[in-house]
Amino acid sequence: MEKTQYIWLDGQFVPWDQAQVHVLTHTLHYGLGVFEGIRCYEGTKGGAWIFRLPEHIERLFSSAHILGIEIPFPRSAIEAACVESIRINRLRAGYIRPLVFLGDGEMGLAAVQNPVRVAIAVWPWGAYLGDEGVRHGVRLKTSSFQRMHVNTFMTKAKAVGNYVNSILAAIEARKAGYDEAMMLDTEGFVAECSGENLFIVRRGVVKTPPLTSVLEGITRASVLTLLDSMAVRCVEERFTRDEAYIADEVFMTGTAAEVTPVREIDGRLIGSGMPGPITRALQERFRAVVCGEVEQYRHWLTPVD
Ligand code: PPE
Repeated sequence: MEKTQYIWLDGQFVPWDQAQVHVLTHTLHYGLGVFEGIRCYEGTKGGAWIFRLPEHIERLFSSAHILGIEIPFPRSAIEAACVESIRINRLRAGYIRPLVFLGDGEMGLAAVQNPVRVAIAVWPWGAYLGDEGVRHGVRLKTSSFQRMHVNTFMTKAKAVGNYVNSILAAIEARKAGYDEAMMLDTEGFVAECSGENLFIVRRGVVKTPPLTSVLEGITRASVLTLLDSMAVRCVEERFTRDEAYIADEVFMTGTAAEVTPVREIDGRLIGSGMPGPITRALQERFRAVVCGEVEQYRHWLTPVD
């Protein structure tokens, strides 16, 4: 990854290499922590904007609330620190990673009174699954790992520990020669990918799993709004892996992945094996929106300058 100059740590900027913690940091041992992933975009006609910043910071606080962690800063301070992180590092486009974790002090599972610490790092991050993936689509494999049962981990929380499940799935898929894992829920229905929400298109209707066992993706919500304004019918309904096999189009959404087409699942071509017309139109619309070209969605953008 490409380093930047400063990381915001507990209220102040420190040089990148000095943003370090003790090995007895509680979250490092037990995984109780929450984080966000946010993107900043350079405008087509100048300027730079953070996409849906208040929504991401709201989810950060909700995640913490679910896990019983009290973030020692008001939302406004965390939002301002995200903007300032981009500015101080002289980035235009990039990725913002706020992380809330329990520091060191006591050990043991009940030591949740350790200091709550907050870090915000930014760095340039290109296409999550490669430029090729964005252009031609990626290949998915159904994972042998299920997405967490709703009462195993908390699916509404973007919690550090939840990502062990995602990493197991992602590594398994990549080792088998695929780009990403398609994960099923504990009842066997399609849930999401290791770090993206999933959508299928069949006979002109877009379908995505309901929020029960998947992360409440901010890109997912944005895409549902955009598709609606493009007069494309969308439903939030469970579906099976074979319904995905016979879909005309499949795509994934996420802050890192943005809108990425899927061209193959478990060795079966999706549609013609090329990104379909709805996926293409959506990718174009999304790009225009995040680059500040669409007046109607300017309220989704927080200016950096
Ligand atoms: N599901 C999961 C499991 C997930 O991790 C993400 C984000 C999403 C759905 C999409 O949510 P949203 O970003 O709000 O649209 N995944 C982050 C992972 C990045 C990483 O590898 O690190 C992201 O896209 O930032």
